[in-house]
Amino acid sequence: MENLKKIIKQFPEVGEVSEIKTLTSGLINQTYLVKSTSPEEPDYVLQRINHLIFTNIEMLQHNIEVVTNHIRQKLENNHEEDIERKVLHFLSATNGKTFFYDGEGYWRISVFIPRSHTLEAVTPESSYLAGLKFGEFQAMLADVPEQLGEIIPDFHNMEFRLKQLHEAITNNAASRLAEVQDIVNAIEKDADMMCSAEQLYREGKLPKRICHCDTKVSNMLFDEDGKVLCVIDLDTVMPSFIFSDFGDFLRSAANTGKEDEKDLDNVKFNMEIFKAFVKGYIESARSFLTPIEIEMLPYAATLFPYMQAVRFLADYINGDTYYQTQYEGHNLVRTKAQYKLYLEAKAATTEMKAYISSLL
Ligand code: GN1
Ligand code: MG
Repeated sequence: MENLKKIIKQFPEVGEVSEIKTLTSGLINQTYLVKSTSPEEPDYVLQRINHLIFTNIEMLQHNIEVVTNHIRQKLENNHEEDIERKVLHFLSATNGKTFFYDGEGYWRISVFIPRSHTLEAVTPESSYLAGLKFGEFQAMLADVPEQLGEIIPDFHNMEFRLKQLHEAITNNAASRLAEVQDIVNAIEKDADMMCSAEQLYREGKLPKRICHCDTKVSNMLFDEDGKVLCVIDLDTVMPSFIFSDFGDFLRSAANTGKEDEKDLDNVKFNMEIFKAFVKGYIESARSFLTPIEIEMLPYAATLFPYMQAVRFLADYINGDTYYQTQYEGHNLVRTKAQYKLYLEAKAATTEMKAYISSLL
């Protein structure tokens, strides 16, 4: 704690601190809630950024500043109320930057958004509002005046994720391959089909736009009435297919089980959540979506559980070097749960298409 207090001192805006608590969500960064003594002062979120994953912190924070400033400007132009709760605000450190390097790690602080909470599950009502919000989020970022850096190159590139899986298989670093051969084979069967977005991109038929790229439900803040205030965890904001935000939201929201569910019978694709979300999303995003983007929304709903299964599986084969795990075999449990969700979503594709057509 004393160490954390020293880091907080580098951010002059923060006053006297009464308590520092670990906030456990997220598999990548370390996050703390910093409580202020004075009730006049907001609380803060302190994060140690994982610089093994985000190797260019300068670029990372630059992207985040561009995006939060752009959104703030839009909200102000629209005379929105309660702007402080609708966009994140990062504090400057004594070095003039929005991060501080203490010789070992990179730290940043943002204002904790008051009277907000995260959810692990959504209802059809909140899913509809989330759809509206994400369409809006992408629309607001459509005219960011500069090219944002690809913070993690090929982050949501399915071909690249499969290549990483193939490398993991070749190296078999943790000698776990034999045990996962069945699921590897199952994944391989659908590989070509799942890479169709990259194919269309090469043919010039599919655009990239600025996306959040980690829109799982737990990365959104909701207000007292269940409305989405804003998306948090902006580390992966970068150019991507719009499928990223659409598909990744459903990967968590439409899953009736947990991301790391052990009982696969609990993993189903919730069509009510899908319908509510896609309705909201199309309402607010229709103006800028191309016909091909709309047509491929069901594909996006299958792509993200599939991609996440590939990523968890590669990490399992590599010996758990990327995602934080809580027990031996955790990444394999995650893989199976995500693969099951993929199958469930795939089985629902026809119904998804029919519903989307009914909205247009
Ligand atoms: C990671 O930051 P966090 O834990 O929300 C990962 C996402 C995965 C997610 C799976 C930089 O997100 O891509 O979808 O875990 N972020 C990175 O829960 O790899
Ligand atoms: Mg993240």
